[in-house]
Amino acid sequence: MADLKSTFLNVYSVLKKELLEDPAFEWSPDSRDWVDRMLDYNVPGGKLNRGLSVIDSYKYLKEGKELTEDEIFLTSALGWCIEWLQAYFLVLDDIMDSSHTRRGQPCWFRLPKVGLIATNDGVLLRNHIPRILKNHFRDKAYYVDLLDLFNEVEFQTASGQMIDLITTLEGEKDLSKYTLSLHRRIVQYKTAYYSFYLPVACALLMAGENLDNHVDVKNILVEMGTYFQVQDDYLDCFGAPETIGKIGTDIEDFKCSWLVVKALEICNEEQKKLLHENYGKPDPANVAKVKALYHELNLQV
Ligand code: DMA
Ligand code: MG
Ligand code: MG
Ligand code: MG
Repeated sequence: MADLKSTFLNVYSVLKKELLEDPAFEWSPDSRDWVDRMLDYNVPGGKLNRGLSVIDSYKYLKEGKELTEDEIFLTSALGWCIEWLQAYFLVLDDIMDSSHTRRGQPCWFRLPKVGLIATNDGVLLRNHIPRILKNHFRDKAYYVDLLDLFNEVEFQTASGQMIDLITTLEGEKDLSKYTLSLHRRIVQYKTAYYSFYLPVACALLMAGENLDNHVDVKNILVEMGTYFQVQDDYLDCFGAPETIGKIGTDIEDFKCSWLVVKALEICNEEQKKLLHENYGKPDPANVAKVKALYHELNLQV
């Protein structure tokens, strides 16, 4: 495992080097340094579960047969495309969620020299994906399917982010619309497809499979992704920032989190009133009242 991770990280260095020498742009030392730093800050610092699971999934599809050097490189490159996609979404997500930290460091846009340049960095991260795919998969029979897959999943994720955000719009603050079915819809789109379906779908394409024949696989992975985001919602409130690498903002942001949905489901009228009065406010005193209510309702395991 440690070995697989170091091989995987070596592939990151190769891909980064190619991007920093992309012949389509006239690089200056400043621009190269910026992208170099931006990539190192935002791409490789997470758990890498999504990226590594492309390699693992492909191994299962090969029924445990040793992968060739070439297969290891290509599965790793696809894994990194997912990590790039994730970096792109997270850089923008942290701006939209007014977050403070990510992976144990300030969010990229919080760095004084970065600010809203981070939005263009998000666009750049997104643009790197088709460039990596072109560099390494152009001659493959599944190249078009790969491009199509990344486009489809990006659309699903951006649509999920859209409904995650518009449900919180000021002036429409109405907790009664926060139901388990709305929550499921949001998390299926914003998290499950890119985090759980995409790695396996990449491996399936590399193994020569047609994704239309694997709808059951997709359905199971979407269920797993939904469960994963419920955990993310739980940890936003109850996780230690030192452990999860980020400070929660869901209560302040009036998010349709699994916790508030559950709280609304089991609370009495008085508790509901307290939620309405305190949810979605930036003041730490309001946030503390919501957290106290979650404790009272035994939502902490
Ligand atoms: C994030 O949901 C989803 C995407 C597509 C980045 P979130 O805002 O709950 O994530 P986090 O808790 O990591 O900010
Ligand atoms: Mg967020
Ligand atoms: Mg978000
Ligand atoms: Mg979250």
